[in-house]
Amino acid sequence: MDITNGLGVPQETLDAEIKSFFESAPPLKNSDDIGNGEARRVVCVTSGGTTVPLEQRCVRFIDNFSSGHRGATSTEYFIKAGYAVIFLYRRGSYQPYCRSLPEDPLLECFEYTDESSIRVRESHSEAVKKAISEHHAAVAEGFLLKLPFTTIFEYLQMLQMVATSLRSLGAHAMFYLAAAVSDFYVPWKSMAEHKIQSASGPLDMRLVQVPKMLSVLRKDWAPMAFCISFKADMALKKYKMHMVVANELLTRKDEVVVVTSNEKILVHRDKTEVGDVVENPLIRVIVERHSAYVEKSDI
Ligand code: PAZ
Repeated sequence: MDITNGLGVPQETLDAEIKSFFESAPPLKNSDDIGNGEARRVVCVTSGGTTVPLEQRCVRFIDNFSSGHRGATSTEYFIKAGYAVIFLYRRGSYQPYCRSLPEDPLLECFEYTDESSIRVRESHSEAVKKAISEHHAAVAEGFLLKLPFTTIFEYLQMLQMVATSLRSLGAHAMFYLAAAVSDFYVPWKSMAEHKIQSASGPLDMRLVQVPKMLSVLRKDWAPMAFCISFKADMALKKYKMHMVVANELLTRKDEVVVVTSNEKILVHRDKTEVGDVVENPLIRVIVERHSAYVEKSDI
């Protein structure tokens, strides 16, 4: 059968001409800038808890506990390992490089001087210098992009946008889903517009299950990306996660268990080293497994 391309030229001939054109072309000088170089690894770290609004003009909401410490700390270690991080975080939760600052840094770290200027208090100068310089370097060098959310609606819409835009990175993209995500929500259309009144007696409210987005992320949004979930319930098999990190609320800062299809690794912080955090060995294990995954998918 003679398949032509509308120009009367057989498709096979055209393919051969195109192949020979590119093979005989001189090498492009800036090809590395365009994307022929080693693909950059990007991880989307989700952090903090999502809220479920109970009113459209929201006064009341249901919250999910997560301080954001896990996500913020992990972000620092991913950047150290050479990853660019998209930090999808709950407004007001912990931020990368700010762990060692006091709760209200503006009021506690700075003081007003006799010369009517503001200076860093000596007691906090090292922590402030480190936070500002490391944070600025990460942002300026393109290693850190911060995107805030509050509600479950914002979170899932932003996750979808990030995932579909990382799809072209294939196996080089990673999702590290540490955010505490609501399981139930009030659909926008059935939500009261204004503040629910308390005078009218008990409150009847129907919460609907949030659709299981993990499987959509794996199947449609970014099928090749390496995915790590912190939700243990069947995530490995049902949602086809590559890794699940299991942790308990009380011991979460000391140890976690990394579960893959064929291993269970206990990861704990080094208690003999002052200031060591569990995210240090955890991210090391994850980066190792992700590298193996990238290598396998490059073959
Ligand atoms: O944010 P944090 O450091 O206070 O806590 C971390 C965590 C326990 C929220 C996180 O490790 C986790 O388990 N996230 C998933 C929670 C969930 O939706 O089941």
